[in-house]
Amino acid sequence: MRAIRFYDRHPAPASLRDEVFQGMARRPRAIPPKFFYDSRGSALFEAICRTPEYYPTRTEIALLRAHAGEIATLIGTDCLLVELGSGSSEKVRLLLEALRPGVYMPIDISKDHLLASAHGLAADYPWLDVHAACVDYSAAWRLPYCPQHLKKVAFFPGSSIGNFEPDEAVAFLRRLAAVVGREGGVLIGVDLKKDIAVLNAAYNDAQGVTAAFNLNLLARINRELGADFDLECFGHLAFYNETRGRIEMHLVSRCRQKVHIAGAQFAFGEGERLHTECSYKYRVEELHALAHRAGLSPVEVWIDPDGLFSLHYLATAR
Ligand code: AVI
Repeated sequence: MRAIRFYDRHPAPASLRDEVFQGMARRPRAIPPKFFYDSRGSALFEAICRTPEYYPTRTEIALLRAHAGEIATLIGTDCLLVELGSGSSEKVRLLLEALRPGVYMPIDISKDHLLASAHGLAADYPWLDVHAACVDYSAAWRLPYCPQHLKKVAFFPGSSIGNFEPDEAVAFLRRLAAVVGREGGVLIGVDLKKDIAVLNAAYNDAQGVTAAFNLNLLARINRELGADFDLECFGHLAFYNETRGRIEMHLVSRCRQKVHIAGAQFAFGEGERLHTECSYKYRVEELHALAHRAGLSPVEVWIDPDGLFSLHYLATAR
């Protein structure tokens, strides 16, 4: 087994504090979803992916399994494969044997989880050169290791593109196009618009795992910023907003209450919402329009037989 390389570009710890304060000053209040993913949040997200209601993960896995050969034919072997938001690096395993990348670079904001997964992968694929990087890719970023001779391909599964506002998604894809450079590629999983009942159920699982994931944001703020959110006094709310084409997640104050964060006091009215996540859903043509705006050309799209989820391969210009 080869040793992994690790690049620590984790944002300064001040960023949670700054972004929480900015979000608390906004109306309606909002905190960016990237802060869900402390180690408990990452574990809860993995548990969400195993709930019967949350179809995106298993559907995308089936697509990757079914089309790994075609994907490898399009991309070719020996690329630098950068995975954004790699988490447990489970999905990439479905591509590795077919794709045989020269370098695999998992990128994640959750350092401990990233390191554990990168070591696990290096142990299971002794031929693989693993360069892990702790990066907040929602802001401007660069490849910490960039061998000129390898084709660069970004793998962005899980429909995390849906967690950006559409204009931000274009800006993000444009940055990704710049990161992979000429003759590069982007393999991206995108959740599709569908029956509203199916969407609502996926974010309101019967076991309450999504609710626990949402509330864990408050537990994290309590722990890391010395806040005193009473988790019993906030409820999970998730619904599909048809006009905006997105799932919205909120935490709703169950009563009038005061909360302290890092020495500052904030009042919540009964029913007041703290917006924690948007998850946009796209038709194939809508995603293609975003890609074109970002300077990426659609090459191929794979969709499951039930029309739930799409996997796109996009390319930069030659
Ligand atoms: C990571 N992201 C794509 C998930 C989603 O579906 O938007 C996060 C999630 N939130 C609630 N359930 C899953």
